[in-house]
Amino acid sequence: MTTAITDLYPTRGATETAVPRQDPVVWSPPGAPGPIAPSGMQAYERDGFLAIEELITPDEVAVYRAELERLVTDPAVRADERSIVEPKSQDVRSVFEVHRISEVFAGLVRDERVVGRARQILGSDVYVHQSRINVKPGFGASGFYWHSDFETWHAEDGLPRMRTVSVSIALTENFATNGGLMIMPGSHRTFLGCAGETPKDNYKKSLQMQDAGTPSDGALTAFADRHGIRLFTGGAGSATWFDCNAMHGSGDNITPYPRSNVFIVFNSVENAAQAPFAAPVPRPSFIGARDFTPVR
Ligand code: 6CS
Ligand code: FE
Repeated sequence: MTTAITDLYPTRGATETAVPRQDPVVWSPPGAPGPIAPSGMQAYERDGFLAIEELITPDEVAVYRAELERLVTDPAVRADERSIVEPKSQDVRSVFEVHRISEVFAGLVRDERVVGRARQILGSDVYVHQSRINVKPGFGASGFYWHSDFETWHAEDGLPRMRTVSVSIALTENFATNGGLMIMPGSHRTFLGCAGETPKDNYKKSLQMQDAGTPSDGALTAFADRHGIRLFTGGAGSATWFDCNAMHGSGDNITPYPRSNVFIVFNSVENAAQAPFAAPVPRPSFIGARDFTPVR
């Protein structure tokens, strides 16, 4: 007899719904050892994010910038399905699974300053659910509309619980003007189930412009009124850690200054992907990993 998997976070039905989060934000006990100080853990738990002024040094940024440039200019990478291009300019916008195709980025994932923080927040061994480099060139690169990552990772990749954390590491300066990450502080405590079924092969469109899993104007207005909006700026090497259910987005970049980052999603090995909760089939493994080997 198969046990029905309870769906704590229903989404992509006929109507939009809001339910309280039913998972901890920080999964390790207070005072658990790791790179984040207790005050940082409290801030992360309260806000759903934690900004680090310098996670990696300027010399290290130069190494990762060079690797990003190598990848996005490699015709073989550009032709690979892991690369997503800008709809208008056809510039490379993102390359997925960089922790597998690049030894340099694989090293970043294993760095204790990175994986150590993820283990401390998630309270367990972790694996990489997704990694990507986002180039966001200047002169018109498009942003990402408001969304909760967990809503997609639950609906389309089958992550059952909110035990997942992302880190966005800036590889170029994030100014107030070049399409930086915006997060609504505290929004991670409410799960917004979105209206509208997941179209077949949704990822082919959603990674350029998300449609399914997009909150309504009314819901976003209520969230923004309640939580406010925080824009993250910082130098190259700065980083923002944020909870999988934080409502976030980023604007277009019409300045001449690219906003490039490396984005790594750590999931607890106790929260491994199951069957999608609201999609006919799982997304490809380069977007939602099916290998749950812990990062060592
Ligand atoms: O669908 C996803 O998994 C990706 N899309 C966005 C806009 N953020 C999270 C993730 O990289
Ligand atoms: Fe996102």
